[in-house]
Amino acid sequence: MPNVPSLFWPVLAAVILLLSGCSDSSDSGSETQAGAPGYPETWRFALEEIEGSVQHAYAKAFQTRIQEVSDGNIEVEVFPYGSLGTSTQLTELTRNGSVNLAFASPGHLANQVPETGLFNLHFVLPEDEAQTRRLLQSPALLAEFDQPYRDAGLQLLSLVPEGWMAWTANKPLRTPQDFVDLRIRTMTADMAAAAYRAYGAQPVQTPYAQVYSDLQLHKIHAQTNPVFAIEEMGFHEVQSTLTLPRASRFISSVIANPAWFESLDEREQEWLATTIRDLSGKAWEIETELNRDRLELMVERGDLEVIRLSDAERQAFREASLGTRDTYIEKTGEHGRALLELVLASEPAVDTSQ
Ligand code: 6CS
Repeated sequence: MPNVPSLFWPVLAAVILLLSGCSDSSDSGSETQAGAPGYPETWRFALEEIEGSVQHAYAKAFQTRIQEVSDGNIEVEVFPYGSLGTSTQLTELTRNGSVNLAFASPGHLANQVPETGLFNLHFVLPEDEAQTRRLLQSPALLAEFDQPYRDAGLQLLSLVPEGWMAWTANKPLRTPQDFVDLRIRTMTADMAAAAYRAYGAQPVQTPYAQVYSDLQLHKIHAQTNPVFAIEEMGFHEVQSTLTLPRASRFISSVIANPAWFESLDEREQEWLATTIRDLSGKAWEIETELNRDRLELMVERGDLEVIRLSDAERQAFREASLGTRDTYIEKTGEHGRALLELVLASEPAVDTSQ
C-alpha cells in the first residue's frame, strides 16, 4: 500500500492554520500588477489523492498551464494526499484560507454542500460520456452549484470527472442481494452511504487513508472507488474481486477560498479562468487513460477477478437505487429536486440500461 501518513494530521493541520490566509505573496490583491514586485506568486493546491492519481495529474497540468498563461507570474505548490489531511480537513483548510485551491469530492463534501450529493446517486448521470461531459461543463449546471458552495464558505471552480466507480469485495457483486449485510466502506457523506444502504448493505463511512487497513483487518468487506485509485492504493492486495457496474461516476470538484478568489485582480482572474477552461477536456483524457491503464495492469498481473455487469444485472440495481432520489430531495429541498430534474432531463433518448 502507498505511504499515507494518517493519524497525526491534526498536528500538521495546526501548523498550516498558522499560515492561514497566506499565498506566498500575501498581497495578491487588486493593486498587484503582473511582472511587478510580488510576482512570481505561489498558489497552494491541496489534493485528496496521492501522486500518480487523476487529481495529481490534473494539478500538474494546472501548474504547467497557469505558468504558461501568466507568463511565469503564477506558480503552484501541489500538496498530495497525506501531506495536509483528510478530504474534510482539506475543505476546512480551503475555507479558512490556509490553502488557495483544493479538490473536494461530493462523497465527503455532501455533508456540507448537500446539493453535491447528486453525484453520489446511482443511475442518474447519463451513461453516455459525451453527454456527461457537456453536462458537467455546462455553465447552467455550475451556476446551480455556485450558491450552495458559497453557503458553505467555498468557491466552486470546476467539476472534474475521475471515472466510473468500481466495487471491490471478496466475492462478485452481481445483484442487490449480494450486498445484504455487506460492510462496504463508502466516503464519509451520508448520501454516499445511502446509495449502498438502498441495496441492503451496511455502509461504513471512513476517510480514504483508513480503507486499506480496514480491509486488511476485515473490519470491512468491500469498498468502492474508480479503478485507478484501487490500483494505486493497493486495495487489490486485500480484495479478490472487482465488479464494474457502471452505476455512478466519481465526480470531484475544484474549489477555492472565496476571499482569496475575490482578491485576484482582473488579469489573475483571467489566467485562472483560462486554465480551468483549458483543463476541462484534459480531465477526461487523464481519467480515461489512467483508468484504462491501471485496469490492464491489474488484469495482466492477475490481481483480481474482473466482472462486468450486464445491462440486465444493472437494471436490478437501477430499480433498487430509485428510492435514494427521494432521500436526496429530502436533504436538499426544491433546489435539489430541480437539480435532479436538470440532470435526468439530459439522459439519452434511448436508455441503454433498460
Ligand atoms: O475514496 C475516497 O475517499 C477518495 N477516492 C478518490 C478516488 N479520490 C478522493 C476521495 O477522497
